[in-house]
Amino acid sequence: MNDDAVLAKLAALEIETPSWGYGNSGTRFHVYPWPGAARNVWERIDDAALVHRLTGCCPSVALHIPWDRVDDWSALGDHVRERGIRIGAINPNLFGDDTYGLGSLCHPDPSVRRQALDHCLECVEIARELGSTIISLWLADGTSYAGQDDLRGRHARLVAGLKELYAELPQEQRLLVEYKFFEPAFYSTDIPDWGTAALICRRLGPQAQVLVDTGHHPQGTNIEQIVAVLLADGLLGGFHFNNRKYADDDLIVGSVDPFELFRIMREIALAQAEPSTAFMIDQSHNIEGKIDAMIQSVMNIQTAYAKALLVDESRLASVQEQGDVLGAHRVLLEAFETDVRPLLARLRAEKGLHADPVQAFRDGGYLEQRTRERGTASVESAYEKL
Ligand code: PSV
Ligand code: MN
Repeated sequence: MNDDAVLAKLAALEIETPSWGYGNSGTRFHVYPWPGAARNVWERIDDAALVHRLTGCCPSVALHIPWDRVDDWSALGDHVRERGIRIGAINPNLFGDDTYGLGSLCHPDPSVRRQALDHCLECVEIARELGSTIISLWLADGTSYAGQDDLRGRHARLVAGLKELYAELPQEQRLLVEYKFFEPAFYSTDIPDWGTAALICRRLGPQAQVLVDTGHHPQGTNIEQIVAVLLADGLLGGFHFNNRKYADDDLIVGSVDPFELFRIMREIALAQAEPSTAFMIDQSHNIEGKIDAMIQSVMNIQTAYAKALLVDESRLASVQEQGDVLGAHRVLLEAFETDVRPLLARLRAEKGLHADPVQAFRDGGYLEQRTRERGTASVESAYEKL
C-alpha cells in the first residue's frame, strides 16, 4: 500500500474513549486524586471532546450507567453535540450494586436476575434516546468456590436473560458481549472466554457479537488468533483496548507490548474489517495523568495500525506459499520496524493538528485551566459520582 492509501485508511480510523477514564479512578488499593480530573459526566464529556480536538480521531465517548446517569438525557445529548462528538457504546453496570454479590443475570435469585435485566433494558432505551448503536455488556458473574452454584444452571439463566434482552434490541443496535477469564470471581466466571461469548452470540442472533478486551486473557494468549477466528465467522464486534503485564491491569494500550497491538491491528487490516469493528479504549489511569494518557493510547493505536497497513501482504503470501518461515516473519518485521512518525505527522498536519498531540495537550495549558476550574476532587466524591 502506498503512503497516500495508508493515509486515507488512517484518516478513516475512529477510536472511542471511555467516560470512566477521565475521572478519579484507580486500583482496589488506592485512588490518587488528580488535580483537574473530571468530577461528573459533563466534565468527562468535555475531556473526551478535548481528546478528539487534539487527535482528530475520537469522535465518540462510551458511557457507563449508572456512573454517567443524568436526569435529563436530552440535555446530555445536546452537551455532547455542542462539543462536536457523539455518544458511543452504552455500558450497563452489572457489578456495582450490593445485590450482585452472587451474580447478576446468573444470580440464583430470580428477583436479582430481573433487576439486572431491567437495568440492561433501561440501557437499551438510553442508547435509543442518545442515538447510540452499541450496548456493551460485561458481567462480573461467576463463583469463587467449587460447588457454590450449578455451572450449567448459571449458563442457562444467562442465556435466558440475554434472549429476553436481545428480543428488545432495536434494529440499529448491536449487543457486544465481553468476556474475562477471572476476577472478581476466582473459581468460575460465567463468560470466561471468547468461545463462550461466541456460543452465546450464536444463540442470540446476528446483532450479537463478541467484544475483545485485550486485558482479559491469561498470560501468553494469542489474541490476534482469536481476532482472526472471530472475523472468519463474522463474530468480532469490537475491542476494549488496554495493555496488561500480569492481570487486568488497564494500562496504556501498546505500552507493554506494541508488537502484540501491531499483530492485532494487522488482522483487522488484512480482513478489511474496520467498518464493522468498534475500536474502543477501556483503561483506568491511576498514577499517570488522565487526558494525556488517553491521548497517548490513541496515538499508540494509530501507530500500530499504520504499521499494520504497511505489511506487504502480496509478498507475504508468496513467501508463505514457498514455506519460507523466517522470510515470512521478516516481512512482518519490516512493517513493524518502519518509523511511521513522519506519516502520522502528515496525517495530523492535513487535519491541522500538532504532530504530537500529547505535547499539544501539555503545552496548551489545558491541565492548568482544569485544575483552576475544578480543583482536586476528593476521592470520596469521585467515587460517589463515578
Ligand atoms: C471489566 O474489567 C471491564 O473491562 C468492563 O468492560 C467494564 O465495563 C470496564 O472494565 C469498566 O469497569
Ligand atoms: Mn472492558
